[in-house]
Amino acid sequence: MQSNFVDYVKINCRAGHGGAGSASLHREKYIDKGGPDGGDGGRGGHIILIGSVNLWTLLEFRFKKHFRAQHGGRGGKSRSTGADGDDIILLVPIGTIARDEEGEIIGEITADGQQLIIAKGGKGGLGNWHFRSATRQTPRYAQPGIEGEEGQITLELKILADVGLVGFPNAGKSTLLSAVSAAKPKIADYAFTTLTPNLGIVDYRNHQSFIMADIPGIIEGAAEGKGLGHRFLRHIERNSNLLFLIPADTEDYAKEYSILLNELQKFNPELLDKGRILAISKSDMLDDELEAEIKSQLPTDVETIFISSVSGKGITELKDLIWKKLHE
Ligand SMILES: Nc1nc2c(ncn2[C@@H]2O[C@H](COP(=O)(O)OP(=O)(O)OP(=O)(O)O)[C@@H](O)[C@H]2O)c(=O)[nH]1
Ligand SMILES: [Mg+2]
Repeated sequence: MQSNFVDYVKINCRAGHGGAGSASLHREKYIDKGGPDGGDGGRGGHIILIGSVNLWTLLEFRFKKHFRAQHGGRGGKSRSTGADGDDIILLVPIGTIARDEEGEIIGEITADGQQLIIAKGGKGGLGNWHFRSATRQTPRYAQPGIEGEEGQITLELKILADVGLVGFPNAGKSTLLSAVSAAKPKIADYAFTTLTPNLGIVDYRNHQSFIMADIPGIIEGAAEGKGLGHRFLRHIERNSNLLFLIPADTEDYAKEYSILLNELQKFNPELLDKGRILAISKSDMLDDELEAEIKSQLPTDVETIFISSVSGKGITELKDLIWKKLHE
């Protein structure tokens, strides 16, 4: 799913123009000059985003980037109104943010079925019927339709997961995700294996579930662009909880933890307001004695747990802990 995950696309949108109003004059046998009866033009089609819980990526916009909605129909005689142009509906995942060419946010999709017009169809012109008056009984004027909005729209996806994994490269984040969900992220013993976020649904007791987000590893100086930088942190901005992973074979746990916190803070101080759990990963490498010793070195202001994605140690307890945090 790694290469299929697309979280940033630019698409070109052109909404439909409004149809022109009609300047028709009523004709009837034996009546010399009929009155104005020109109808209004129809509205041009909008381009509309609609939120869907069944989508997780903006992938399909990598293949189709141009969208043109239909123009509104012209007004006709006998005050008949032109048809509205068909709207174009683009289904997007929850957490999609749309921006205009200046980078201003047009809106954000936060719920299933929510609609957001990203390019507005032009209004149809008024027909001459509207312009009749006592002194102008046969207006030959009708309004043209208004042009539809046109431009490049940026769609950006913020993952809405319940728990985000935070750790140095190689901490075992992707391995944990693959152990608790059906996701199949790439796993390897070198740094920066994960280049784009992975999501997985974690089944919990009694048919319940929560979503876990695995993001690329963070290193000291990420805020200054070291490693992959910290732009991926925006994916955990809205995770309600953060699960820190520090491997058992780390020299200084407290130091690694504070480096991670520091990088999060530099990106967005609000990240530190989230619920936190600290897991010591790869603890299959520890015996009881070593584990007890490490325990005494861990920070005390956060709940800690020893886990192993390989042996399964602590995984059920970890899920319980996450579930408890999510429902606190
Ligand atoms: N012994 C042991 N090894 C593990 C465990 N979890 C992960 N590993 C190993 O640690 C290495 C890194 O695992 P990944 O899951 O790719 O680490 P990551 O945190 O996703 O790394 P990046 O994507 O580079 O940030 C791999 O060689 C894994 O096999 C564990 O519970 N026990
Ligand atoms: Mg990884």
